Amino acid sequence: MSKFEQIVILTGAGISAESGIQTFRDAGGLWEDHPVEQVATPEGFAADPALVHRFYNLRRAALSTVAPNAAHKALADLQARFAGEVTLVTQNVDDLHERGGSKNVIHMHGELLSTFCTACNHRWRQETDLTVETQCLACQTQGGPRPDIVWFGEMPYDMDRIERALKRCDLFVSIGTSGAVYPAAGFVQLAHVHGAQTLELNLEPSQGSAFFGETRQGPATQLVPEWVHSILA
Ligand code: BJW
Repeated sequence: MSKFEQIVILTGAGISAESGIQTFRDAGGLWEDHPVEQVATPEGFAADPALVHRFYNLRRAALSTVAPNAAHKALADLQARFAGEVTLVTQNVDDLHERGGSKNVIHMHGELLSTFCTACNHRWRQETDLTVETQCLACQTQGGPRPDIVWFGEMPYDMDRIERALKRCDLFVSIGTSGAVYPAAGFVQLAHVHGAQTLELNLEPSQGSAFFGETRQGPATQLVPEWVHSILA
């Protein structure tokens, strides 16, 4: 029986790295050929929507070439078998948590497989390429649809729900994230001031490591199954 009742887990690009999806800030990262302002800001999209569509089309198409790894599957196992509550928040825009078996994943930075219309806000699942000619499925506005990704300067999704979970949890676990991007980078402090224990699982210390009660270093496919096993034991 675990001593914890409510666990919040935050994942970042590091959990998908061993599935073959490049992380953002590590050497050879995703934005190597594109300045971040060009592809991950509303201003970049307004300046060159065709380029931004091409960038996300490539990443959406690449999803079919990768598969969930042991870390994604271990978290799904935890969600299925833990007696208390597990809130799984990811900054990742891939669908590997869901394909690994997780339910109710909170995608705070959006999803590659989702689109919304800037004209009418209609949102739908998008598996194929988007272009500047794509029409909204609801209002038919051409060029209205954009990738359902939270860009810099935009408000991440489900913040009220996430903050409520952070304030009531007794364990916060951060997996494979650099702690470089807010508000996610501040979750550890919010959980801590409300009394939670905090644990970081990462290949190397993150920018926020000093805020964690405990840090473990190693690949997610090793550390996450080990940690899940210890919680379920
Ligand atoms: C492994 C591993 C293995 C590798 N095993 N580990 C100045 C100060 C403070 C804040 C700001 C500031 N100026 C601007 C801001 C705000 C801004 C921000 O944080 N900027 C920073 C750059 C400073 N944030 C925003 O604009 C956000 N919105 C916002 O703040 O709204 C206002 C608000 C106020 C109050 C409350 C709420 C809201 C929006 C942020 C949107 C981020 N979007 C992105 C891009 C999406 C587009 C795309 O995907 O193309 O999301 S940024 C990018 O970074 C992506 C990621 O989700 C996010 C986090 O990256 P992540 O996951 O941590 O990846 P990496 O690569 O950084 O790290 C990988 C880690 O894995 C490393 O640590 C490795 O060691 C590890 N690893 N292999 C385990 N095998």
